[in-house]
Amino acid sequence: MKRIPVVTGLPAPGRTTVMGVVNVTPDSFSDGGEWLDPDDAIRHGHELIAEGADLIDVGGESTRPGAVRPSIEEELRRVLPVIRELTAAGAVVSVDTMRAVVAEAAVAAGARMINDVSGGRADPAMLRTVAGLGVAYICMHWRGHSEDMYSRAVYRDVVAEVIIELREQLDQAVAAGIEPGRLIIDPGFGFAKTAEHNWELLRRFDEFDVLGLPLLLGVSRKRFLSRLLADGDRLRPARQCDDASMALTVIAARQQRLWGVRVHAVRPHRDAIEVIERLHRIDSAEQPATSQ
Ligand code: PMM
Repeated sequence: MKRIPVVTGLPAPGRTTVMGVVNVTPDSFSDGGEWLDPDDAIRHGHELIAEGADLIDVGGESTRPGAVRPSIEEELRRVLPVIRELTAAGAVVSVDTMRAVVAEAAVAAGARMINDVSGGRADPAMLRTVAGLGVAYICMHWRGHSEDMYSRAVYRDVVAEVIIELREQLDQAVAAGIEPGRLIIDPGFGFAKTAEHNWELLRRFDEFDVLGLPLLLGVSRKRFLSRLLADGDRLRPARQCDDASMALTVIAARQQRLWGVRVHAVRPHRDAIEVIERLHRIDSAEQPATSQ
């Protein structure tokens, strides 16, 4: 029977967790500019909760290839009001940041998880800070900032190398004092990966079970889907890739260690997960009592 991983300090809905994305940025690939005004971002966060999000991931820095990093002050200005409002309304919020000072301020504002796409590699103070904050931590595979990440997309065996590098990042996280029960891993689709690398990671996603930690799937509205669904040279717009991303959610949600999905279109992903979990209940009901 599939057991849904539980992460210390986060809700355990008894099925795959749905993380709704609120990018308070002018230039994210998926939804850049739509929620740059904090009031719009807060409203969008409420909409995602109403659609069934278990957690809202608030980010103030775009990781789009070639994106210019905002100043720390600008990043704080973008995310803090949104985190404050959503947590005050009872939402569980994570902050998508690579900066320790932003992580600290976000937790003071109510965030319960740090989603660090650099997995501790962008800011030397991040892992110790997260350990001190005692919150959940998403450790994503990362090789460098977006301005030159594609030059780093060189692998002999992408799955094996991402696992080895993630293991190093995880060892550092635990050495810094983060409790293993608060860790979630993410292969980092699109980050220093070509489309081919992303497909290979998806095809062999279950190999990440070897790390023994809950897994997050972050493929929603990513460029490799826009490319797959392109009409000749015209990429499919990111917002029209939700069905494709749902197909990947459906496949991954059958995986033992899948903890959650990070998505922009919450309702369809949540609905798909409900269907899968319902089928799992039938599967497990059919198991003989002795086979547990
Ligand atoms: N992708 C983006 C931003 N943050 N966080 C995690 N953990 N995993 C991801 O794959 C990830 C992320 C970039 O995509 P967006 O523009 O849709 O936010």
